[in-house]
Amino acid sequence: MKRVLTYGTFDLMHYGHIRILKRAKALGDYLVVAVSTEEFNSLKGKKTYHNFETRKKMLEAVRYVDLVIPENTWEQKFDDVRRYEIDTVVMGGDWEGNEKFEVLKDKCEVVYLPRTEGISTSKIKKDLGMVN
Ligand code: C2G
Repeated sequence: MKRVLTYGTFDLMHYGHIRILKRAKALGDYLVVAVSTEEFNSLKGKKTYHNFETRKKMLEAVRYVDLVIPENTWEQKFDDVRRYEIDTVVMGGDWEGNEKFEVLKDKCEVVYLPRTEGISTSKIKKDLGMVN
């Protein structure tokens, strides 16, 4: 049983999110998604439209997702990999080479997948005339 883990805010869920979840699941048999809490989002300088509970429920409804856990800190990744016996951590290409994920390479495989062009939560907010 190959276990995959990915991280994100997943606000205003869009097909870029769905595509990375689909491709992440295709790399194994079980996909864990760590979704950022409100507190962690403020650390990332992100203000979300949907709160944590809603973003968690939406992710749990995605066919590729097997388990959703909270992402509270940058530092929890080692524990997550150990606790959920993760074989592969997957992130979008915007994270390629980022120390926060490169350090996991002695514990598990780290795979960066190309982002989906032309869509992002900030683009949706901008196009809808919402303050970023
Ligand atoms: N993504 C993508 N294509 C897009 C938009 C997002 O492939 N058009 C990917 C991102 O690369 C990321 C995932 O979808 O892997 C979630 O994106 P965000 O919700 O923006 O998450 P982010 O703020 O990058 O949080 O500890 C890591 C952070 O929690 C990642």
